[in-house]
Amino acid sequence: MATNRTFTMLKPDAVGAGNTGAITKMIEEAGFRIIAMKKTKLSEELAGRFYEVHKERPFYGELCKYMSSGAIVPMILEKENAVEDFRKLIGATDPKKAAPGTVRALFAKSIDANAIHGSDSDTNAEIEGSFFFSQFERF
Ligand code: 3AN
Repeated sequence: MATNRTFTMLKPDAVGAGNTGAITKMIEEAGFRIIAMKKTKLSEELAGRFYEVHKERPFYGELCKYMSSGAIVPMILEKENAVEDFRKLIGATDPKKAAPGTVRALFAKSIDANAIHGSDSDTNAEIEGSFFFSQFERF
C-alpha cells in the first residue's frame, strides 16, 4: 500500500479537557507521522465552511457552534493506508458504538463532542488539510 496522508482535528472537548498530548501520543504510537500541526480556533463562519458538506444535515448549526466553541488542533498525518487506518484508530462517530481502545471510546463525551475528526477519503484529506495548512507548513 502506498504511503499517503490523512487529516485530523482534535475537537474542543478533547483540547479543553487537556487530552491533546494523550491523543497525539496514541496517533504517533499507531505509526502516523505528523506532517503539520497547530493549535487554533475557528469562527462559526469558518466552521460552517469546513463542514459545508453537512449543510443539509439537521445537526449542522449545532456542529458549527460546537466546533467554534474552543481551541482545536488540526494535523496532517502520513502513513501507509492513512485514511482507513486512521478511521479505525478513532472509532465510530458515536462513542457508545466506538470499539474499545479507540480514541473516541477513550476520550469522546458524546456524538457531537466526539474528541476527534478523521477524513473519510484521500480527496477530502487533501481538501481539509489545505483548509488549515499551506505548503510551507508541511514537513
Ligand atoms: P465522522 O466525523 O465520524 O466522519 P460524520 O462525517 O458523519 O462523522 O459527521 C461529522 C461530524 O458531525 C461528527 N464528527 C460529529 O461531530 C457530528 N455529528 C455526526 N452525526 C451527528 C448527530 N447525529 N448528531 C450530532 N452531531 C453529529
